Amino acid sequence: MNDAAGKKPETTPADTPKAGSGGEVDRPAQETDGFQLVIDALKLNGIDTIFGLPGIPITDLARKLQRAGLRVISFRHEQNAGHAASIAGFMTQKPGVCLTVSAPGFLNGMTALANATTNCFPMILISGSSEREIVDLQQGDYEEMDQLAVARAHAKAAFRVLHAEDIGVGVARAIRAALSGRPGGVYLDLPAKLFPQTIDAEAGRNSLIKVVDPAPRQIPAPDAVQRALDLLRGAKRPLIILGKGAAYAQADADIRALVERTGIPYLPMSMAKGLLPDTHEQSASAARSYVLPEADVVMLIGARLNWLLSQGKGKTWGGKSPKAWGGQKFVQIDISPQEADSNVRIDAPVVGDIGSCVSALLGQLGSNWPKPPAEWLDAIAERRTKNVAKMLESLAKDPAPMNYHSALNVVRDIVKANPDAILVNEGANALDFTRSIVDMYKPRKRLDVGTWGVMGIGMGYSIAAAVVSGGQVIAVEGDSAFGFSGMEVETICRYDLPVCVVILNNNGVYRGDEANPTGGSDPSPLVFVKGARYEKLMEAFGGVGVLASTPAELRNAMEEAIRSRRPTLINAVIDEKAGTESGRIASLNPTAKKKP
Ligand code: OXT
Ligand code: ADP
Ligand code: MG
Repeated sequence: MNDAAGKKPETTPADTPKAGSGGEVDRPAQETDGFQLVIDALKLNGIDTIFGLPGIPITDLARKLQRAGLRVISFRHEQNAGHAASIAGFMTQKPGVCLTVSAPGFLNGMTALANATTNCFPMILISGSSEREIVDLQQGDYEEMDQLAVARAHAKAAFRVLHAEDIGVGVARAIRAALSGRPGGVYLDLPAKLFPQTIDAEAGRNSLIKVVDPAPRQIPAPDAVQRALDLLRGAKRPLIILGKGAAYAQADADIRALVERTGIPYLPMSMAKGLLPDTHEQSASAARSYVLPEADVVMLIGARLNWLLSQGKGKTWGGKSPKAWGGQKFVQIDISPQEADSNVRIDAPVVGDIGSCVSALLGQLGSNWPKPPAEWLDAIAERRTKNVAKMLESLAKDPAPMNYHSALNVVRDIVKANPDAILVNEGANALDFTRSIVDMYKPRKRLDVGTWGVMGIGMGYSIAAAVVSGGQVIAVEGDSAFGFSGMEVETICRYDLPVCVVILNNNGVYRGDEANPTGGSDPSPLVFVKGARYEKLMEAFGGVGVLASTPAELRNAMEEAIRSRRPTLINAVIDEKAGTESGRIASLNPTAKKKP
């Protein structure tokens, strides 16, 4: 494949400086080109940051985007850039944009695009691509691949733009598809030949579209709202489950008002933690395994009855067998009408955007909503008190070497003292223990592996969180999880981001003590180099690296990282026998080794 100019790679006629639009493009003043139209279309729609990795055929696009005033965050691997874009979309309700080269770069970005779609995050993956004529005849172009066909299977939508005059429409369609209805990942294919195409400047300007109302409100039907309220009012043991859709919706005050005015206990899914502070007296987090089977009416707000909620049935819900219905009635608030009944019967679907739905519920609630029966609230309080006491007992211990509890007790205190910090979290035990031990106090401050349980989001999410918020990020990482995106510590240092990475290092996947059963010299597939010095990776790029073997060392290092805002990596050494296989989801892995 030729680069954008269609001749020699990396330079194009459109690259030679000229007066006019930024003084860098050699084309008559009355003309514009594909590069400029892409930039103008993105800017017109408020896109101010691009996450990506340059190379043929988008090197010049990346340069020109920066020259045009957009922030271009350049990564070491496209998957991390893609994850960054997707979480920026979740945090801002604007599609996060990732820019990649063709075939391999595109495929590297695809994991993130598919993950964005699965998690309902708005994202646009823009990839340069090879010449259609050569690709379609399979004649062996540079990085040849039918990217559009590949993307279609895993994206919410996929578009290709062949003519400069269609760039405005292509970008507009991508934005609308990413944001409207259930958000998701969109692929935009921009062949190399598009960029140097020139058209009349005025025609170009007129071809651009500023998308009006890209995520239109969807007002729920009043009778659907009434049906839901009637069901809830009659409940003896009601429960609200808040999911990451509720966090995404940014209807924080109304959601809190709904929970508090109804007095119904609520359970936050992992990325909905902090929507109300985890210390809220109505939180049922610490009584999860009690409330799910005992509840009689459950209202889901932006949460799907997928594997994380045992598909709404089975033993988790009090069903008599693994697939049996537990008898609960469900209200489901979701923007996707097709979500209802996907696993169990939804008795009261409320279809609309969460902001509009919750406000409609509040509007029709009336002033004398009956609080849930005291027996229900008391029973939950009793379980919660017991579990919290049990947790505090574990947190108070100070074993040597550290275990997850003693290390995370420090993180818990640090997050409490810095409630605006964003917590990124991945791993298995490192994920599960952090979720239950570290309380969150504000909405959208916890970002994790989400619907797919995917490893590798760590540094991409951290970079985006720091870039988007301008604030402190704390990434709690399993040592295996960190390895998927670890090279991005260079990116963190390069952009001097206030990211404090804490690796809970137990020398392996789940545990570090497994041996090769044959007695051979190869290690077990689950273990890593013992005593690895991950902190030196951060030092290699000018950041701060700390080896922490005790809670006091970990605390000092985290406090200093937050005080200095310097890129910091703390290698927190954990007992290699502390974890369990698959963490809290061992039931999904029937052959998992039991904790000895
Ligand atoms: O009610 P009970 O008694 O049950 O108690 C619950 C709560 O009531 C209580 N609790 C509390 N008590 C007191 N106080 C408070 N505040 C409190 N809050 C809660 O605690 C318990 C637990 O509560 P929780 O967490 O709410 O409930 P539970 O039952 O766990 O919830 C169920 C789930 C399903 C919702 C929850 O478990 C969940 O969200 N799980 C997500 C799991 C997940 O996604 N895991 C990641 C994937 S695992 C695996 O796939 C890994 N891989 C393979 C791989 C992947 N994933 N991706 C790719 C690209 N390649 C490969 C790999 C390689 S993990 C992994 C690496 C692992 O190694 P690492 O080194 O990184 O990590 P380590 O394990 O640390 O070594
Ligand atoms: P969790 O993993 O936290 O349970 P899920 O990702 O399973 O959350 O569910 C999120 C749900 O929220 C999806 O079904 C999605 O359609 C829905 N959703 C996302 N944004 C909105 C919104 N603005 N309004 C209504 N529903 C939304
Ligand atoms: Mg580990």
